[in-house]
Amino acid sequence: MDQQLTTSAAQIASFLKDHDDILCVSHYDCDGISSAVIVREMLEREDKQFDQVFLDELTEEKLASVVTDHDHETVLLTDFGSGQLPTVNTVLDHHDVAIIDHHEPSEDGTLEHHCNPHLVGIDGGSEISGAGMTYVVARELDQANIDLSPYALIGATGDMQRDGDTYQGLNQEIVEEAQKHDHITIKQGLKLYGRRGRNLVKALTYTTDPYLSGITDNESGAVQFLRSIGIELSDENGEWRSLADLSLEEERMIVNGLIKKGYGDIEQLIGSVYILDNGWEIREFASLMNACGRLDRPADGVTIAREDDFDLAATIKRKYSRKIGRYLSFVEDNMDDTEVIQEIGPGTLIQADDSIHANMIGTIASICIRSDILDDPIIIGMAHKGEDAIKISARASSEVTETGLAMSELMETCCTTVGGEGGGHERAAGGKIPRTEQERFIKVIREELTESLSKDTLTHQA
Ligand SMILES: [Mn+2]
Repeated sequence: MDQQLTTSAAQIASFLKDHDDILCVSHYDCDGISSAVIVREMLEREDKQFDQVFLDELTEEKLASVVTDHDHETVLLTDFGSGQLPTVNTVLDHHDVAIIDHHEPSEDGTLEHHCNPHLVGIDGGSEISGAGMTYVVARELDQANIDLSPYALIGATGDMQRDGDTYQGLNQEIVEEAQKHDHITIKQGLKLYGRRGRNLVKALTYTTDPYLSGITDNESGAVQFLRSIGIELSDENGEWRSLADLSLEEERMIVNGLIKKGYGDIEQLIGSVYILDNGWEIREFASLMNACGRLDRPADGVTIAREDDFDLAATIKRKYSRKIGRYLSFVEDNMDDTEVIQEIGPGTLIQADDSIHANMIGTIASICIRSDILDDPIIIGMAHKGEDAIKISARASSEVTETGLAMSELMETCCTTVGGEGGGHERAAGGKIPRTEQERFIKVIREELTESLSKDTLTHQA
């Protein structure tokens, strides 16, 4: 592994050895939760006193509030902080602080204990996640922490660093390390939720990625589907069968059945599955961690990971698939309401206000871009966040990014123009603007999109 990176990780490891009574603050998404699992395990193994909290974003207000609530001299931030150095330095002026992150560092401000791949010339966007960086620190702290390697990959998967079936750069090095030490097994198979422990019907109804309309969150739909393709739901003893009980041939029957019904493409459904010690597939586990965050229950994610709590996992998945179902109905029911669903250049804007939770607007936009619910190459979702802000999520298909238009730049430009902030990745980005600027933002993004590309360019591309 990169020498400069391990040196930087070793510095954080010795910082942690030298400090006790630590407040650990992590981002609430899948990557942040995975980093928190690693933090928790590594600090417990060092017999450290600590508290662990999660935030959906690192603002001055929210950071100040958690440090007031939890009185610690030392603060460890994971999966955020690098991009908010001025905030961190202002609020944590009287604390000893360490940051382990993979987001692009702020241009203004520095911090002594700062572990970030960008600082040593490694791309934190595609090669390693926040959990991955935390894992590198954990391994420097103690080689025995290699057993935490799967969480680095769960975090990377949650941050969409798994490119189809493969990882790249440092993530791939971690895959090899995890495999070598028997912490993951890689095989070919069907990629659905609930590889172990759950019956087939549940595996289908809890699958949200891809979202199987008519099957996800629809038990009778799932039963009907399985029967229609000739899959036995129970074995000769009358016990429910799970995905793990299926023969390869039966897995293929399910895949073909789903494709015939028009769900997703084959790559989404079958390929390399990375199986964890507890029998879960990495991608489904990542989607579960993501669900915990979106439901504002990140600590439950840590519990599920540490205790293999399948019942809690099932509860989260049930609640999450129901919530998605409700929000998608909102979109479908308002298709003709031009206030809610607006055409903006080659894309569609969903103005959800309070009808879709800000935590979920990105998920809904992602599902819409991958399905035919809204048949457009760009989806912009907007939802109220807190008292006076609007959360924005932008998603684009690959035909859009191939024209050179990146959602990260679109969000940055349009949000900053109206006094907000934005950024992210090529195909998935987001931002936040003041509530008062809603109309102006829509005007700005409409102009920006119409200028950048017309529907014709896209049709010709495709
Ligand atoms: Mn991350």
